[in-house]
Amino acid sequence: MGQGSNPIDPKGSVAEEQYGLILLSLGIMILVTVVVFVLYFYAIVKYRRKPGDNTIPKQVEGSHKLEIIWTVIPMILLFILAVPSVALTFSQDVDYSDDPEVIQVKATGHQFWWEFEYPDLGIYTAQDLVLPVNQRVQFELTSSDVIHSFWIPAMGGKMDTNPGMINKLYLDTPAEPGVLKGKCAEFCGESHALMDFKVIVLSEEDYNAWVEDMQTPANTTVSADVQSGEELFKQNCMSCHAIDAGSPGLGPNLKGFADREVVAGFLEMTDDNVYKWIRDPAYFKGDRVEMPGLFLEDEQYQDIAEYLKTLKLE
Ligand code: HEC
Ligand SMILES: [Cu+2]
Repeated sequence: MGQGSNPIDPKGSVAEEQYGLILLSLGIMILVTVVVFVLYFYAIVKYRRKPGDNTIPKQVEGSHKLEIIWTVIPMILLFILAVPSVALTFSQDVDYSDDPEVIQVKATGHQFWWEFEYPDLGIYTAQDLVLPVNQRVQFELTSSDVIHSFWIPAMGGKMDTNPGMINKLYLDTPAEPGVLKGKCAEFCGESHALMDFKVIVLSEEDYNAWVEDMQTPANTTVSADVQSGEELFKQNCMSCHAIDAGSPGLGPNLKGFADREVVAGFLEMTDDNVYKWIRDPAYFKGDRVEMPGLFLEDEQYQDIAEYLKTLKLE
C-alpha cells in the first residue's frame, strides 16, 4: 500500500480512535504472550526433574486458589478490551444525516467505478472524492449492481454498499491537505482490484473554490480544433456522460475530467491512455465493464480524446 492508504497511519479522528483500539488489543495480547512464555520457561527450567529425585511433586488438582486466578485474570483482561470496544462501536455508529455542520455525500458503487453526489451542493462527480480538511462527512452508501464495499483505509472502517439499501457511515477528514487512496473492499467481479478512488483533501479555501468551479456550467463554446471531437462526444458519449456536475449519468460525470490524475480510477492520465481507454474499455476492465466499445475510426477517437483534454475546471 502506498502513501495515504495505511490503516496503521491513521488520518482523522475516526481512524485515530480505531487505531487506539488496535493498539490496546495488541498491547494486551503481547502482555499475555510474554507472561505465559516467561512462566513457561521458568517452570521447565526450575522444576525439571533432577537426577536421583524420584519423589512425586505436590499435586494441585482442584485447587480453588489456582482456578480462581486463571479465571479472574482473563476476565479482567476481556473487560479491559470489551468496555472501550463496545463504547467506541456505539459512539461511531451515529447518523449525522440531519446535521447542517456535516458534509453529506452519497457514494454509489458501480462495476467498476465510484460515483459521489453532494446533495446539498447539487454536485455529482466520480473517481475523485474531494473533501475539505478537519470536517465530519456523513456517507450514504449504496450500489447500482452487486455488493461493493467502501473503504478509505487511512480514514477509518469500511462498509458494504448493497443494491437497494442505504448504509450509513461517518468519517472525519485529516487535519492536513493531501491525497488518500480509497478502495472497493468486496470482490465484485473481474476488475474489482481496479475499482480504486482517490480522496483529495483540500484546505477550506481550495475546497470552496472547487465547489464553485464545479457549480459553474460547462463552457459551451469550444475552440475550433476540438469541435469535431465535441460533436462526436455529443453523438456517442453524452447519453452516459454528463459534462456538467449537476446531473448523474450511466457513466462517470466528466466535469473536470482532465484535472484528474488517473483515467477510470487507475490508469495514469496521459493522452495515450485516454485514447486507449475510450477505444477499448474492455481491454482494461474486462467484459463486465459498463462502458461499451463503440466502433468509431481511430481518428475519431483521437478527436474525442483531444476534446476530453479540454474538460478542466476553470
Ligand atoms: C453505455 C454508457 C457509456 C457510453 C455510451 C460511454 N461511456 Fe464512458 N464510461 C461509462 C462507464 C460505466 C464508465 C466507467 C467504467 C469503469 O471505470 O468501470 C465510463 C468511463 C469513461 C471514462 C473514464 C472516466 C473517469 O472518470 O476516469 C472516460 C474518459 C469515458 N468513459 C469516455 C467516454 C467517451 C469518450 C465515450 C464516447 C466515445 C463514452 N465514454 C461512452 C459508460 C459509457
Ligand atoms: Cu467493487
